[in-house]
Amino acid sequence: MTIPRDHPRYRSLVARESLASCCREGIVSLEGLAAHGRGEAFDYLLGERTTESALLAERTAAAFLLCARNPVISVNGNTAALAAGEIRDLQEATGAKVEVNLFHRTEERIEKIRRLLEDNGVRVLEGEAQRLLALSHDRAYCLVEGIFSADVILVPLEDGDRCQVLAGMGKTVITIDLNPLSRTARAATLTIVDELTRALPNITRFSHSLRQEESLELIAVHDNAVLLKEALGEMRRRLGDALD
Ligand code: PTJ
Repeated sequence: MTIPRDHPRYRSLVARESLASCCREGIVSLEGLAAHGRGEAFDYLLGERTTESALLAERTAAAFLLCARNPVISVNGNTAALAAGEIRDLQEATGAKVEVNLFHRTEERIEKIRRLLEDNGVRVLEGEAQRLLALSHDRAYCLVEGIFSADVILVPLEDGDRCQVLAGMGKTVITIDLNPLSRTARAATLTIVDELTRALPNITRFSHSLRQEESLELIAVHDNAVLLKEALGEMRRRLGDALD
């Protein structure tokens, strides 16, 4: 289907089309389509734009990644379908490793996602995944030299259980999640309440410009509870305006 460029919902329709076609190819799970719909609903409440507090979270994410010893970006089906090029740019800017890690894990899906990422210039970590995290589902599988030994890990569109386990292992967990009420948003060290394809280029841009002292300062003062409150406040303000 050709989506007309002048359609008022062009960006949203292109994202849906890309997810639907990646779902047909077996890259995105059916559950991933449902997860995207939930994200869209929260994005409506945000006004489909990056708020001031999200921008601060994105700067802070860049700071954490730049100061990390072993930063890792964990990529699932939705992230690969929506933002393979943006992941490549962030990897180039920060030197982070990229590991494919799935909730609905099959070797076939992992292979397809790896191929999509590599076709877009991402260097994907290789190796034999092992059951290393204290989780009863397949997100327990990860690579020793990747997620398991990472000190800072970016997990966009994450599920709450793994986020809690990773944080419990003492890792800095950064997530991108449009739902500020989700368990992931609450368990992460830093939550970016913004849409994935808006958030990633901002983190990349900040990664190119932040200096060491600024990064250390951002890390020292960051407060996830305040960022979440501001995101919810923004949604409440917009709802209030609509009701007036
Ligand atoms: O590819 P897999 O098998 O690893 O599965 C991936 C999904 C996304 C299905 C899996 O991780 C999952 O079930 O995630 P959840 O628990 O539904 O959480 C996804 C969160 O991401 C939800 O809170 C959504 O609101 C949010 N979200 C969805 N799309 C976007 C988003 N946040 C930012 N940008 C988006 N485009």
